[in-house]
Amino acid sequence: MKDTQLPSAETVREEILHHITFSMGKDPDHASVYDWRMALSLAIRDRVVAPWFAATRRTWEEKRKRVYYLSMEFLIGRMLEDAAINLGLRAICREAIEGLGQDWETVVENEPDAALGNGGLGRLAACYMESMATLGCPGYGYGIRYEHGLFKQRFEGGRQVETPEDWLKQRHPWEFERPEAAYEIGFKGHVETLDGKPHWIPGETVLAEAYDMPIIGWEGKWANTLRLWSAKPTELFDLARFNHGDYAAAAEPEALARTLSRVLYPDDTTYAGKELRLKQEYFLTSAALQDIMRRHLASGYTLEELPDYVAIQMNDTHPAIAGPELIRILVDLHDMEFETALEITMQCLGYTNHTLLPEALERWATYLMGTVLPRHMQIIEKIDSWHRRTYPKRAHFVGIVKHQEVRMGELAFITSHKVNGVSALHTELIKRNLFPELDALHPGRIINQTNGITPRRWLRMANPALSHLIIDTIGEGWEADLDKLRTLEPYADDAGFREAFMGAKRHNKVHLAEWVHESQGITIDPDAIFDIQVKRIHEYKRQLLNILQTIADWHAIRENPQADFQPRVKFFGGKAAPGYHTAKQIIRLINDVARVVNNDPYVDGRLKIVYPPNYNVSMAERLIPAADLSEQISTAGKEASGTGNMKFALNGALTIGTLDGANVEIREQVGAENFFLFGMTADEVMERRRDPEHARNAILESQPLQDVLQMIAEGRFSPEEPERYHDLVHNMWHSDYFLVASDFEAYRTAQKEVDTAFADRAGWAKMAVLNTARMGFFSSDRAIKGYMDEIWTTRSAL
Ligand code: 26V
Repeated sequence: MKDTQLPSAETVREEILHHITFSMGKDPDHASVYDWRMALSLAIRDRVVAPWFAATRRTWEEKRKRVYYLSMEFLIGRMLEDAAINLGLRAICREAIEGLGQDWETVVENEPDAALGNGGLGRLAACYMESMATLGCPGYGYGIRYEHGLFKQRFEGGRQVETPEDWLKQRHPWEFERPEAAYEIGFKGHVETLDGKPHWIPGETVLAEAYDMPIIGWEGKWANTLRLWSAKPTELFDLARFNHGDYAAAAEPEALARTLSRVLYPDDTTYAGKELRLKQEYFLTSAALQDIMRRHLASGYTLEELPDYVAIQMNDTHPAIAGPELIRILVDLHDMEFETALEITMQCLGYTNHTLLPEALERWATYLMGTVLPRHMQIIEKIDSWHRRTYPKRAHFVGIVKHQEVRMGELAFITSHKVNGVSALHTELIKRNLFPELDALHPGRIINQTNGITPRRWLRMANPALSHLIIDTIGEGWEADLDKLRTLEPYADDAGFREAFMGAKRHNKVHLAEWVHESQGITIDPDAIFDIQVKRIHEYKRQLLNILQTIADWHAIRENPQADFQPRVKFFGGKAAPGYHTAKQIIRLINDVARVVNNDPYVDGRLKIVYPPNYNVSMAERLIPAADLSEQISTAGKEASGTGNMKFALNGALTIGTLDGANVEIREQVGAENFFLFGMTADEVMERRRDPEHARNAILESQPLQDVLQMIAEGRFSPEEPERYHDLVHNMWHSDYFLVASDFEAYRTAQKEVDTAFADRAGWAKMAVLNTARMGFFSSDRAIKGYMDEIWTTRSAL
């Protein structure tokens, strides 16, 4: 946005005062931080509305194709500062709010995170929404307006305790309720034949009501809508029953509706097959498709023209009922032939796969599907038999319905024209291991779109110190064209620039250290290596490997207190699914080890462990800019892509990592010499698992690992309950599916290389600069351009 179009701080100050008075109904003298945050949000929001309307109007007028991104999760985080940044208003707003005697950070941090997601998949959806707006790709995100987002995490005696999240307890200034945009969603009931045609009579209905959030792109040139659906009862209560005194039964319709959009499922580990989850998925999908059809038909287009104007992207299989639902709409409601409807559906749909973990792949019992969605079950059978008929040469076991289960991956694959993986390696593994037969039947359908992250939030907003240095050095423009960071490369050899770069990093580290001190009561040294692993707690992500190596370091310090040891702070952050016992044990172990190490006088502050509870988007924004070392240490072949890995490297952290997910491509981009690689490859992992003795053998080959496991088993970290980790240790010796033991020595060696490298200040700085300079590829703008060209066949409106 041109500076000349920007308001003065004085103007914004007036606008804030206006909202304090007329929207919040407060005398400025008595306004709370909450009031100021609301007033500021509303003042910024007022400036989003005009570009938002303009974009919507142009999409209609220019008859543009729209992209619909269907996702059960949007992990947005805070919106105020993001909107301010994209409108070019951050400095102005800051001046305005400080002119009113308020502290900017306090006001910004008053906003609760919109935590409508579990982790990577949900955050990716949020980054993609922002990039679509930045690129002027007309589109909508469709999701669920969960009343309670991802649970809040506390630690009690080192154990994770979950409490409900409550972001909607306060007014949400970024949403607009749209009571006029509401659709009826049916469940259960039965299918009748009327005039020779199937007709679904649902047994239950709820209303899906829309809430719209504007998503503003960089420089405010375009804005899209994130439309979240909230469930409302179709009838408030059953008056007849109420009058009979049966109050509980009278409230049943309301209860069903309220439950539907009440809470986000917090388990991204194991597929559970719960009826409510299936209902949520259909609720989102059906509301979205009804809205899409209404818009399409209101534009005067024909049904046959759907693929010309509508691209629907399914974020994993969670909305994969979209295939059968669209076919149902076309066949049952618009009298189309089944095969024509299927053809049109395929041309509209795309499916992104985000996981290969067999336990996370959705499969619904045909009984449940047939009960909750009886007509869809018939259509699924029909798609399946059409596919069998059309591809008679397929292997007999290929299909959607198998062993009385509906496999949602196969369903999504068969009803889509493109299926994509999220990193080069992941896409290869989809072809090779997940869908080899379908890939052979449909060559070219599987493509890769390596994930990306938005540089506006993850560099410009989260890291002002580094952003300003970059702007002072190469100017602006990189925010919307991240490849421009390449022009920083020559500065890697400029000692002055390197110092400034490390100065920005140190500034962030000091800031983080202050926060750690205030919030955790732990004192840390800003000159130590800040070594950070933040992500969901999962066995495959191997936080266990990290904490075992930390124990080995601690042991080494105690054995030889005089040895030269590079001071380190090990940061952990992340939540475990509430029912995931092993992950919770790992959390507890980290906290137990932290208590011992942090209070050990021998260590003398050279090693600290910090695990702040309730890791979320806002905490990521605080930690990532302050990282020296990024831990990306999953068992090769398991992490589909990772996106945290990208955020760290962009912010000048070096990666210690395996050849997994997008690590492979990050290493290619930044250069092998600027990346600490270790561990087995995906192929070696498969090979190694064939040896039933792999765990035992690996442990016997590593004295440090034996010592570490021995200490844990003896209760050194849990003296009040020595047997606390016996299962964990037993599993290490006898199973170790994720090959922690087999990669342990390689990891330790790589960590020693990190120590050596960090001691060379100039050398480290050079590597860090080159990481930032070479991360342009991982902008979500690049990713979205890939989707637009290869999946959605749509063009920018800008
Ligand atoms: C699965 C399930 C199963 C049913 C119940 C709820 C639920 C919620 C989420 C999931 C899928 C988890 C898959 C996921 O988050 N994958 C991550 O996607 C990121 C974005 O592509 C990628 O960077 C990560 O590597 C990948 O783990």
